[in-house]
Amino acid sequence: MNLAKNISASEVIFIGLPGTTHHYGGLSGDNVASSSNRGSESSPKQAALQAIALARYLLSLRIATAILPPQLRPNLKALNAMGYNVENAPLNLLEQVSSSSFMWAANAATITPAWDSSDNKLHLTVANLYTNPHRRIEAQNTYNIMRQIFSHVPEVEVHKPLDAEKGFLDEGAANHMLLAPSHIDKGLHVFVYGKRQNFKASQAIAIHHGIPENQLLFIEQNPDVISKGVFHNDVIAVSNENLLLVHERAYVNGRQDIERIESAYKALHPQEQLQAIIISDSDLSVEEAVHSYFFNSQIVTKPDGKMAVIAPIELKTLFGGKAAALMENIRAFRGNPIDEITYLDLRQSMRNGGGPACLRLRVTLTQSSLSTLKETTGVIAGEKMLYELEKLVERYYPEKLLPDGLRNMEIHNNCIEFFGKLSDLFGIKI
Ligand code: SUG
Repeated sequence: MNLAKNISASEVIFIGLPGTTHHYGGLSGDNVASSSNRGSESSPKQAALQAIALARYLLSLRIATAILPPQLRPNLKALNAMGYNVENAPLNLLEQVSSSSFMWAANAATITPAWDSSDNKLHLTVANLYTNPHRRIEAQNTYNIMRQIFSHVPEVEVHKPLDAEKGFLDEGAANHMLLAPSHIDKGLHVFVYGKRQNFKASQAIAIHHGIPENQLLFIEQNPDVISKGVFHNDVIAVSNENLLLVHERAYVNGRQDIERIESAYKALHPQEQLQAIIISDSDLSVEEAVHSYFFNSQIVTKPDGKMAVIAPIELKTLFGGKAAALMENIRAFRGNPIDEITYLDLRQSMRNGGGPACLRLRVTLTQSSLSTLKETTGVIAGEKMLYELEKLVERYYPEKLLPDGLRNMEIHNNCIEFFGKLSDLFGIKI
């Protein structure tokens, strides 16, 4: 049953590095934080340092960690194609082509480990992010970056973004959960679709990745929670191995849909138990979940098999600490694999609606593929690499930025110089 038991594998967590033009443009209308912080002052430098601190924390847990490179902004190619330049573009367009939204690595792609695919290859489909104009310009660059990162790793297939003109809307791993007794077991792939992610796209990915029928489940988001700000599934549910933390109202059929997940898991792994922790409305309302980003925590497995939760620091203070108390109850619950909760300051990202889970893309690789990745690129994080990265951030990132400040070609030229250095550090052309 567990074909992969003899394979030595590990999860590599890619953390998205915010770019030099990280700002608050209010570009995502369905994202409460993005809309409400529109026009306020950002700190690109603090955003990058906070993401690096997240990577450093993962390293301290001895979890394989990598950095997903940023993209060149403002994207002059996109701006020029619309007939504008940095000086004469309407501010909203300039904001769109300057967005640092590539930092939310959970939206970069959807991944299927090799052992869950009929051809025994790891499949990665880059998300087309078509719904929002400032996000759709990420897709082609992300594809180029992914192709380079994995070019020497055998048995990895990087798929192009799905064709939006044919009606596919895809926002990547933020709408996909992989449930399995452990990272190396066959998993149940739960594809969640709603507004930014449609069924058609989820289905196409499952087919292209060769996932067997009995390992697949498609579930529809609850439109009511989408209207309250749950623009991705990872705003209302999070999973790790056999653990699922989910709000009772996440899906269109409520608890019935969660039962579907439990029974599909049971059918796939009859001897195993899915640990579903279902949060009810009375524990935490959907609005409270959206404001605190309780579910947008990362849950990771440590080398001793126990799990750690990395939660946004906002949980501690919002709603009189209600969400943090709930998290603490989960940790204290006997038999629960979670034995550690850490609250991190990711405020720069949070103010645009991106919590700890948004900033990461999980890729489960065999140890030999991981070694190849280490040998052929510089993206795998170590103390030295993070130190070098921090030095570059200190040098090239503005301390403060208001949207108006984007109207300055120096910002673009500065980014080009920075990218030269970053390409050397990461060993790929970004
Ligand atoms: O797509 N925010 C992103 C946040 C993405 C969070 N990712 C996950 N949930 N996985 C979005 O809405 C705001 C940019 C701005 O307003 O300037 C933004 O794109």
